[in-house]
Amino acid sequence: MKAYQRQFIEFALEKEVLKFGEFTLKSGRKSPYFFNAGLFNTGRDLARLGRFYAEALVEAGIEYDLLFGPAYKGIPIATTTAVALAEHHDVDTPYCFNRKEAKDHGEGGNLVGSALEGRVMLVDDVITAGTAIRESMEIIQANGADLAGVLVAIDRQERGKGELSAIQEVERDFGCQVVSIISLGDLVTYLEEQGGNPEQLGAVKAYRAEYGI
Ligand code: OMP
Repeated sequence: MKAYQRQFIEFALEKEVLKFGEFTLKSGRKSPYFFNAGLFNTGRDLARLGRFYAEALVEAGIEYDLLFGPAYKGIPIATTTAVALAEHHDVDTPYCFNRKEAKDHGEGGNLVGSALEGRVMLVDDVITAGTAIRESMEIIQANGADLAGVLVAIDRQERGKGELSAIQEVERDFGCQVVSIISLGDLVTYLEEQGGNPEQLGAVKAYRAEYGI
């Protein structure tokens, strides 16, 4: 695990973005941990969050033309990543996002920002079963753009529809790379290193044994 990944876990714990307990996921699975990116909820948090996303993206070395942040949670994330790329990596990247409701007046349409074209880097919070990513793919494909990759904060490393992880399925189905700042494996390593609450660690490992890859 890299230093920035450890720092990211600490940041998420400090902000209670990463919590332990009993949570029902969108997929219906009952998880002993949850990552709520909406709790990165101040200006400083967002600035810091963008630096982590930008670092993971630059390190992955994937070529792309624009960042796309799907509504709603992807919007501030793509925006702050674009700012961090400009301020900390001297990369000025176009970005855009969608509205959930199409507008029929003013500029119209349901996309805001740069044109959704070329190689798109999809930026979002979490991939569990991959449903949210597939919805975004429909928007990208409908605009004739290509998916260059997906960038998320945490890869929960859970099975998708079959035996592969949801992320492996996305990589296979869309021929792209998925990059995450941290994975469940990193979180388990961190919890082990800290030697904290053994019940928490046990619950996370049991969940991984049931739904993980
Ligand atoms: P999938 O669409 O199943 O990949 O789940 C991704 C979505 O689940 C995210 O965009 C969140 O809305 C939500 N989610 C979290 O935010 N954090 C988690 O730790 C787990 C989930 C989830 O419900 O799976």
